[in-house]
Amino acid sequence: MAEARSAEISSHVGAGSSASFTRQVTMVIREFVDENNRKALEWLHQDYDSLEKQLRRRGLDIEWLTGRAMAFRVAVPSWGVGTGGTRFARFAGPGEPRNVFEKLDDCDLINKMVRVTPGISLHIPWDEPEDPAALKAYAAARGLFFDSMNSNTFQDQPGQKLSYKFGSLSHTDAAVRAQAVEHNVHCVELGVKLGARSHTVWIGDGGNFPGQVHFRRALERYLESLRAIYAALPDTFRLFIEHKLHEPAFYSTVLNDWGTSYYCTRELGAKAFSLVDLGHHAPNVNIEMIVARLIQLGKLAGFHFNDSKYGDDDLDAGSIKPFQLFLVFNELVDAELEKAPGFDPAYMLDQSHNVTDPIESLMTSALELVRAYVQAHLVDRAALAEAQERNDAILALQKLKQAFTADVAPILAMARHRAGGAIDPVAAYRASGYRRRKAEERPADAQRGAGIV
Ligand code: RM4
Ligand code: MN
Ligand code: MN
Repeated sequence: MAEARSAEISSHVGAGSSASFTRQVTMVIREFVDENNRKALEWLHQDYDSLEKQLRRRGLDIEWLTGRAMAFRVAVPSWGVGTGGTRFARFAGPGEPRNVFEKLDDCDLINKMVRVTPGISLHIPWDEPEDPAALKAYAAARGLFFDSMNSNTFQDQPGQKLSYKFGSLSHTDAAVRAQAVEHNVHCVELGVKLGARSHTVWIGDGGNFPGQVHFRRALERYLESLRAIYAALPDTFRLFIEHKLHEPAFYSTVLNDWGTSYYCTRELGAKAFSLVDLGHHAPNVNIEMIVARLIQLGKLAGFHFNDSKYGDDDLDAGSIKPFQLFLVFNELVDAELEKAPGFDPAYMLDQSHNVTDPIESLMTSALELVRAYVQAHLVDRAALAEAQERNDAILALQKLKQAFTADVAPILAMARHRAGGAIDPVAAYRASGYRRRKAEERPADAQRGAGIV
């Protein structure tokens, strides 16, 4: 039924791949997943059984943990399926998606392999659809949906009346601010048509030199613009604002840190929340503590997950600082298990894949998040609380390390297998030849920019 629907839709929108091709791709993926799983299944059962015994000794039920792994969800960024670049260059990869429908095809493949990524974040105008209803139906036919919308006032678009060179929502010129507000309102309206649930605003506004921007006036103007966007939100929609310490402005940014972000969301109202992008903080900042603060204050929007060594590097989640990722999830799971009031974070990836196949990076990153999520469930919270009460620092750390060092791979693989995904997603993907076929179907176009560049 879903396939018939997807066939009908893909011929309706004329999105490049013919109906039979779409069906064929789905079947080929299925076959490769099955074949990959058949080979790995026996060992997986052995590993799973032995982990089951180990965890039972620690009073943990492996089936509960596998259920948690299956319940986890993280949205994939539409801009992440194209190859990213730096401010120096972009080295395109083969078979990059050429339009939003092809981006959805790649997101579909990712979700079929890992089974935790049915949500998609869209970036407007990079993914502006001509026919929102057709795009929504195209996604739904593949079991996908739109999670958060993202506006873009950090670039000028062809034909745009006023420039964002010196800012957007906080610009000194009211006409530029109005243009930026209008774009955001358009994103919200589009989001409503697409069935999205939130709108995320990140601005590039700020200054490169001392004296360039009047700090207090700029924040006031930003807030005034946000109020206009907030007023356009339907009741069911949430507004996420994303702070960032630096870049593209190198001396000061208008929404620079979580405290300022929290203040703004408080000023705006109950539908406004602060989004944490893991790459948007000063080096060595205790991000897990910021997360705990925002949870406590009832203003945590959710995340843009990625990893970094120096700044907003947008590297794959869990690739550089896995312990930090675990500690972030430790706070999240703690709040989830405690049923902290209003706790409903949106998990999203926001990465730039410059040297890897974006599909492989997104699959692996999603899995790293499930890993941290499951590991955080292993923490013996009663023992940790007791150690904290007694000021037993070593024991408290041990409780966290015990969870972090546990190899939960069999749980993650079993969860994927049970949900119909691949036991080894990267191997199944490579064996499927998907990228090779896409390279033939989507010939390179020198003009094309895929996302951040
Ligand atoms: C920014 C920020 C935004 C993302 C852009 C592409 O640094 O993280 O979330 O939309 O990059
Ligand atoms: Mn981000
Ligand atoms: Mn960023």
